[in-house]
Amino acid sequence: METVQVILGSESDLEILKSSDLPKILEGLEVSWECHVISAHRNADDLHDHCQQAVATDSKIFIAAAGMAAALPGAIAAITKGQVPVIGVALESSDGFLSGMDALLSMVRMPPGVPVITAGIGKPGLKNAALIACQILALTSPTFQLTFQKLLAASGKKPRIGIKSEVVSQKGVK
Ligand code: AIR
Repeated sequence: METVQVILGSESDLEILKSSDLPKILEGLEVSWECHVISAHRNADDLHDHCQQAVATDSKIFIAAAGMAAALPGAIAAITKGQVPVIGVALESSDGFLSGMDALLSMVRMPPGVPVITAGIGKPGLKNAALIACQILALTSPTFQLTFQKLLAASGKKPRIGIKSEVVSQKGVK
């Protein structure tokens, strides 16, 4: 199975990654993943080389987490030319200003044609980014799909029967 690339904008983002559910989820499901610290603003050339190499080998999903003016997910989407999904997570900066809204807005308004999946802010965003990566992996691997379904069932996330959506659509027909 391919490797999930997790890229952080700074070493100062490592602590929140470690204390989030992301490592637990990926490791619990035996997903191959690696984490690199490469700033879109401070290490633009390294980011370019790393992403091109990663896509050319075995990385087909990127999770990019950064704070402040978080160009990272957008830069990765640009470098990889839309070939692979890029999941962005906005982090709160250590100075506390703007509570992660700065990073969120930096990644949520990508220009049309350069998509980034914005998973949210902080730890919940990192957890959801890991789950989205697993959903994508499950699309192409029936074996992994089974393992992933077991994890969802164990965590109580059983699929809901669509009674509510039926009612909504009946109302809509009137
Ligand atoms: N950052 C680093 N390069 C570009 C950006 N947006 C982000 C990091 C971190 C914040 O800036 O992701 O959340 C502060 O980085 P540092 O290295 O000064 O602690």
